[in-house]
Amino acid sequence: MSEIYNRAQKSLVGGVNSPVRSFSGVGSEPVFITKAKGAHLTDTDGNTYIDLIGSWGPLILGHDERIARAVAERAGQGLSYGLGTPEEVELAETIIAAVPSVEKIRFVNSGTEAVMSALRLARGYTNRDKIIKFRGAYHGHADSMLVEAGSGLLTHSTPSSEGVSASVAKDTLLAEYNDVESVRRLFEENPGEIAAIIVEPVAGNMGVVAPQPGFLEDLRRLTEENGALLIFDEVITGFRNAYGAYQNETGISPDLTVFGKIIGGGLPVGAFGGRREIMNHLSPLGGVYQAGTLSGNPVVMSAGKKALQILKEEDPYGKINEKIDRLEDGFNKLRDRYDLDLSFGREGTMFTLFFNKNVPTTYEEVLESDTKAYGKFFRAMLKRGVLIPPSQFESWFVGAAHTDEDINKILKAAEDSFEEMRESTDCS
Ligand code: KE4
Repeated sequence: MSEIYNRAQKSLVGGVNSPVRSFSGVGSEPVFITKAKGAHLTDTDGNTYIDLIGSWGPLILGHDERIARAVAERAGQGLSYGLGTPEEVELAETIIAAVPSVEKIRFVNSGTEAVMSALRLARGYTNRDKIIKFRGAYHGHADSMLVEAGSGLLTHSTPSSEGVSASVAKDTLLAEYNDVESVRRLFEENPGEIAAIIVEPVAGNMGVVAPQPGFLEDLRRLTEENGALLIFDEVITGFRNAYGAYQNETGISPDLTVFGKIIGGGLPVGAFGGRREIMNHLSPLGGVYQAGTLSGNPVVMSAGKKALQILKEEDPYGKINEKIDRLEDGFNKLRDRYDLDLSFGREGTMFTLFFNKNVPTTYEEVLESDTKAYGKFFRAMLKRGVLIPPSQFESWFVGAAHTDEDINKILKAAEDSFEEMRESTDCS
């Protein structure tokens, strides 16, 4: 065991500050990182890795020095004032200009905080208590969202967390992603009681599961028919697939949108926004209270501004898709060569390599994935210098900093890993 991990376990629960980093879902000791550049990480033992985690989504530009410089420059003017700054207005204007359904926005410090606040706003605006979420979806760790959730809960097979009171959980109704009938039934069983549906427009926390044609449109229609709000959780998808939000590509206007990750350039951020008429119910204009010491922090806003500026000016999305096309083609070829139960679940620039014969389109199908085989693959890739997400139930992230050589190395490491896995299976 590494010395740092040994120490970490004494002071941090499980040696980590977020469960999925423990690598316990893939039977490995975690790595501890000291520095990064481009698409590469270096751990405390000097090992380097091609990074396919991307800090779970924020680092679409990789570890980009230009953002670090923007942070250093702004930090030199003061780290926090607890008062308004031009930067938070500028980043708000940038996001509003990029996402037509958002007329006003509020910044917070994490995706969880943004979701929690958006749900409170939806309840306050509709004067209703119940929320529909989808099994296997993850919207951060606010109590009401820790019911049959994905990401780290699914990784550790604890989809519903302890400590969530029954009185809270009863207002969270569960539907099946890509199954509009399961949503319709909930509206019929709870007439006039549902404040909102919250949905990841592309499911990223059960592994990547794309919305089936018409699914999101059906949610929009059902919420309108039943006087409920539609909340798109775009914490991952915001500025991931294209400059703007995933909703822009669908032509659907949700009532509220939640952002995080990329809009903070790698620093702690969250945001929620939507129609002025709804947002104005927030304090200090309205009766829905929401606040935060470091909300809209100028250093964070500067990182986000720089990231979105680079994305807008350089438009790396086409090249990112080309790199993922090469991975998809390469993994499909390896699947055929080694006759593997392997499928490449993808929606644009989000993808997951499933140890599953078919590309899952539902949570139930995701659960059929072979997490043991995924763990073996994770460990084989790690020792070959490729860091894939330490869970079958996460999105992989390729960004602007990954080079063609990185893609070649990933596929070569995968080929050697499958070779090793075949030999060990043959021997066992
Ligand atoms: P944070 O509170 O972790 O900033 O955001 C919560 C959140 C909300 N909505 C979506 C769609 C999300 O994916 C997340 C957080 N994502 C996970 C990984 N898929 C964070 C990684 C972790 O928990 O360590």
